[in-house]
Amino acid sequence: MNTGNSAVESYWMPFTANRDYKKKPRIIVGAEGHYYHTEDGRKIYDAFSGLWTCGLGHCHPKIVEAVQRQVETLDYAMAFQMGHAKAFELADRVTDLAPDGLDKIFYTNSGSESVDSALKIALAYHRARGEGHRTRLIGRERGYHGVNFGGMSVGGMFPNRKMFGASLLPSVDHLRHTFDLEHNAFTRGQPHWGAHLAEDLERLAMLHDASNIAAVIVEPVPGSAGILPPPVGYLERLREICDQHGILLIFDEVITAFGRLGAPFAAERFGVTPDLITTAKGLTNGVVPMGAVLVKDKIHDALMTGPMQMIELFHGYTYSGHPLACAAGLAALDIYEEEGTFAQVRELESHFEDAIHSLADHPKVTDVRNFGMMGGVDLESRPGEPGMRGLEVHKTCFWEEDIVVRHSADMLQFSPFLNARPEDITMTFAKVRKVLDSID
Ligand code: PXG
Ligand code: PLP
Repeated sequence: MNTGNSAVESYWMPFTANRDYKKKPRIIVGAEGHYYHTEDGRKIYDAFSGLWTCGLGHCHPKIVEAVQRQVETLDYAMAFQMGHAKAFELADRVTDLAPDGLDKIFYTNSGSESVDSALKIALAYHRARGEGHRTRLIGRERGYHGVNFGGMSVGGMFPNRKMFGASLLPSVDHLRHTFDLEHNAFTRGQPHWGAHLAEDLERLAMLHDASNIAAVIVEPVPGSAGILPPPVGYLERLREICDQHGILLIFDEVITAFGRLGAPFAAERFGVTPDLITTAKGLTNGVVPMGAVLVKDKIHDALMTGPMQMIELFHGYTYSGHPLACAAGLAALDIYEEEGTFAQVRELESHFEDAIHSLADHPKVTDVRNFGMMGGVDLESRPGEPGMRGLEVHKTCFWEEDIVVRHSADMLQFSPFLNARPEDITMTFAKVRKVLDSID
């Protein structure tokens, strides 16, 4: 029962300052293309394309139609020991886009589930090959891999960990992060300083002995923790060290897959092929929750053993490969192809880079970073009030400038539509500058 006096009390909102929000709720009632519609009748520009999710815009007619048709035809099909055609078709279509060798897909319903699934597959793979001693998982400081126990443990964002004390997975360690203001402040795209930070993996391989390490998981471009493009040569070096020691490399591409970096996968953009890739968000353009883990054949095949009647991997979700999600996914992939979305991003990214770096001279800005259609702007925190300035920018943008700008504490994050109009990107940063000028 709702004992509060407002219509918004019952819903405990995710990653939200609930008490502050509920004083003056920001309610969305509809969306179309690049705009949300608010409760008070305004059209507001979405400079975060959902939560990195809706790169093709909101309510794309082709996806809406595909989902409508699907829900009338097949609402749900038992996911265990049964299948439906679209799940197989989507698997073929996604693996066709993936780097060579990543030809198998395991479906999930979110990025967090993709990460935990990938970690479990890595452990199962080593065990199946008789290397069950490889149980240690390596993440990276400032990594975000979702909120389930596996992803939280390999993740490196301290606020997401500290509340849960010691209840993290054992046998985890972290590479140091690549953020370095002294060498790399205001870099456009990939920094040239920092490839040597990949040697930290050698240190951990010595410390724990490489033969005990199952996998390393990193975001090719860390998103939530700050939009940190990898130093030139860094990912290549991680790949080399993993190869040398038989460690699996997992790229968490929940944000970077499906066009955000002007390619189907960051792996392609950077020319580094991991052993597993985790995805979600752009797979369905955010329309129906869905995630997927792409897996190298050799990993899948190593687990296809034992009696024929036995389940090979004791893992799965009720909603793995949900028909509505598959329909949305197939429609999204059609649009990426028909509209040439990945090439659109390559054409747009230098305009976005110029626009975001136009804030570099602002006195409240301490760093600007970008790659593809991902951007971050660090603000100097107000003394004694960490996070307050970022929240105020978000709220002022929403109420006074009719634009959604995402903030994480005092960092502003930008995730333009993959098909954004250049003038809207220009407008976004003009409005942010105006708001930065107007607040304390
Ligand atoms: N891995 C990565 C790299 C992510 O970015 C997840 C896993 C978890 O996905 P789910 O679907 O379980 O949320 C993510 C999600 C932000 C922001 O503001 C980023 C995410 C989610 C919400 C906000 O940067 N990333
Ligand atoms: N908890 C209970 C009691 C369940 O019965 C199930 C699934 O059957 C789950 C959790 C897992 O749910 P899901 O498959 O949607 O992740």
